[in-house]
Parts: sequence; structure tokens; C-alpha cells
Amino acid sequence: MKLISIILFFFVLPLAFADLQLGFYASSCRKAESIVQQVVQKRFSRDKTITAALLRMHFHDCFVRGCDASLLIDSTKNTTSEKQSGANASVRGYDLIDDVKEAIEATCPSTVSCADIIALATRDAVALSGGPKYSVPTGRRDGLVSNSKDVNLPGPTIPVTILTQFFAAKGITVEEMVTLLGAHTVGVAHCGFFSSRLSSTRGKPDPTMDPALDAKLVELCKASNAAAFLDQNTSFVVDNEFYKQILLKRGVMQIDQQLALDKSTSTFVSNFASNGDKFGKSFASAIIKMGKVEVLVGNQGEIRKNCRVFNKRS
Ligand code: HEM
Ligand SMILES: *[C@@H]1O[C@H](CO)[C@@H](O)[C@H](O)[C@H]1NC(C)=O
Ligand SMILES: *[C@@H]1O[C@H](CO)[C@@H](O)[C@H](O)[C@H]1NC(C)=O
Ligand SMILES: CC(=O)N[C@H]1CO[C@H](CO)[C@@H](O)[C@@H]1O
Repeated sequence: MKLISIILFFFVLPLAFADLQLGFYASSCRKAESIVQQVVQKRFSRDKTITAALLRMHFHDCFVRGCDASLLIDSTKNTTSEKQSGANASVRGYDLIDDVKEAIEATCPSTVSCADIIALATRDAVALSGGPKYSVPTGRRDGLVSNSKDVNLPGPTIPVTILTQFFAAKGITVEEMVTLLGAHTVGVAHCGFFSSRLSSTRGKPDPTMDPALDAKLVELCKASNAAAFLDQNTSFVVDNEFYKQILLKRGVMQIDQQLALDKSTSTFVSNFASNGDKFGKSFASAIIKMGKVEVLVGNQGEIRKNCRVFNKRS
């Protein structure tokens, strides 16, 4: 009896209640966070677009089966994995995660999850791009399933009300949703995602788009495979300029522009537009919250050795 309570108390309960924590790897892999930082820093110094890539990757990973790195799995003969679903189109940065994983495995094999690497690398890239600096709780485990059929992410013409329900289902509030969409302060969208708004397609201007922006995008989209900056002003900086731009009708995608127009979100947009500090703080806490969505912890899942393939079952 006594032995059973000891086992329960020291081994079973901690796993059942295991949660993410700051510095989860402090003793098991002291250098984990600094290795991530170094690899991200090195990539960022030659490619500033890595921040947008990581933010989008983090989002697409968390909103399918929780933040479990299921997005990183390559398809096999038997299964088409998440990254090959339509919604993935153009998610990038997988090679950076490989670089980080390789460097970490060389120091502490089979210890740091790919899911944590995504969260940490995103955090470091955001800070390098002028965004808020924040600490990321770790201890995520890597998932054992990745199937393109599970991917059900919203598209850029989704109405705000439906988007709100999508986020609410994951415990994200309307204000946090508006904050997270602020990630569109960096990165690009390919013309196919917004061409329905352009005068060249509609035959008349979209009253919700600045005519100067329309003219610019019509021109840009004449080239094949073109993409436009989502924040037309400070395209590589994680700041509140995205909100100022959508207030000026300079949102590129319909969902972005609608945030400034819909009654349920416009107040948050104005607040973030007028207070960069408030945006930075909200962005940090919203990304941290996003990073906790349906995570695996304790003895769930596994620690992958290669982020693209599940470990071999023995
Ligand atoms: C749920 C509503 C959202 C919709 C409908 C949406 C849609 C899109 C679309 C269509 C693109 C363009 C992709 C391309 O052309 O390559 C894009 C890009 C991007 N999205 Fe979102 N997004 C949403 C939410 C988010 C969230 C929550 C984040 C991160 C926290 C995010 C981060 C990004 C970033 C950084 C890019 C630029 C990627 C790059 O330049 O490689 N998005 N988004
Ligand atoms: C793929 O499916 C076949 C037939 O169902 C099965 O024998 C094989 O073990 C599967 N391979 C993998 C890698 O899951
Ligand atoms: C672009 O952003 C800078 C810095 O936030 C700001 O000072 C400037 O007014 C903006 N310009 C336009 C055209 O929106
Ligand atoms: C990187 C990657 O796997 N991209 C895939 C995204 O989805 C399209 C359409 O299903 C595939 O053709 C790409 O290979």
C-alpha cells in the first residue's frame, strides 16, 4: 500500500499533471535554448523572411492537432502528411528546424522535442525582427500522427464571425485573435489569395481597398507566382504598423481588411494601431497561449530524433 502511494505520488501524478514550464531543459539540456538562438540568428542574418516563415509554421502546427510538430512530418508511401494539404501551400522553414534539431541532437540526443524547437525558434525570430522579447514555456512532446485529412485551416475570405468561432474552439478570445492576425505584420501572400479583391478581377474597385494599393497589386500580380507584402509599410518588422495599414484600407487579404471593419474587432484594431507597446505585450502573451494549444506533455507522444519522421517503434 505504502509503495503504491509512493509510486502514485512521485511518478504517476507528476505525469498526469505535467504542464509546460519555463526552462524545462535547464538540467537535461542546458544549452538547448542558446543553440536554437544561434541557429536562428545565423539564418536571420542572411534571410529576414525566416520570421514570417516560422510564425506561420507555428500557427499551422498548433491549429491542427495541437503544437506537436505534426506539421513537420514528411509524407510516406502510406500516408499524405499535414504539410502536403492544400492549406500548407508555401509554409516554409522546415530546413531551419532541421538545422536546429541536428545541432541539438549533437549535444543532447533524444531530449528536446521538435514541437519545442518550433516555439523557441519563432520566439527568437520575432525578437530579431523588432518584436517583443518573451520567455517560452517548454516541455512539449512530439505527436505520433500527421495526416493531411486533419488539416482544416481557414482561408483568407473567411468572415470574421466564423473566424471568431474557429479561434474560440481553441480557447482563444477575440482580442487574442486580432493580436495573432497581427503576425501578418511580416511576410507575404501570393496573388491567388487576394486577387478576387482586385479591380482587374472584379471589373470595378473594391470599396474596402485603397485605390493606390489596388493599382499597385494589379501591376504586381501580372507577373507569375507573385506575392505581396502583407504589411505594405514595415514589411520585415514585427510591429503594430499592420493595424495602421488596415485602418488606411491597405490590408492585402480580405480577412485582414475585415478586422478593421467588423464591429467586433475594430476597437482592438484601433487600440493596437495607436499603442505599439500594448500590441507588443499582447502579441507576446497571445503567441505564448497559442503555443499551449492541445500540447502533449509528460510521457505522451515522443521526442523525435528527426523532425520529419516518427521514431521507429520497437
Ligand atoms: C486564421 C486566420 C488566418 C488566415 C485565413 C491566414 C491566411 C494566410 C494566407 C492565405 C497567407 C498567404 C500564404 C502565401 O501566399 O504563401 C498567410 C501568410 C502568413 N500568415 Fe496567416 N492566416 C491566418 C492566421 C495567421 C496566424 C494566427 C499567424 C501567426 C500567428 C499567421 C502568420 C502568417 C505569416 C507570418 C504569413 C507570411 C508567411 C510568409 O511570408 O512565408 N497567420 N496567412
Ligand atoms: C504501409 O501499408 C502496408 C499495407 O497496409 C503495411 O504493410 C506497411 O507496414 C505500411 N508501412 C508503413 C511505413 O506504415
Ligand atoms: C510607415 O511606418 C513608419 C514607422 O512606423 C511611419 O512613421 C510612417 O508614417 C509610415 N508610412 C506610411 C505611408 O504609412
Ligand atoms: C511542402 C509541401 O509539402 N507542399 C505541398 C503543399 O500542398 C500542395 C497541394 O496539395 C502539394 O502539391 C505540395 O507539395
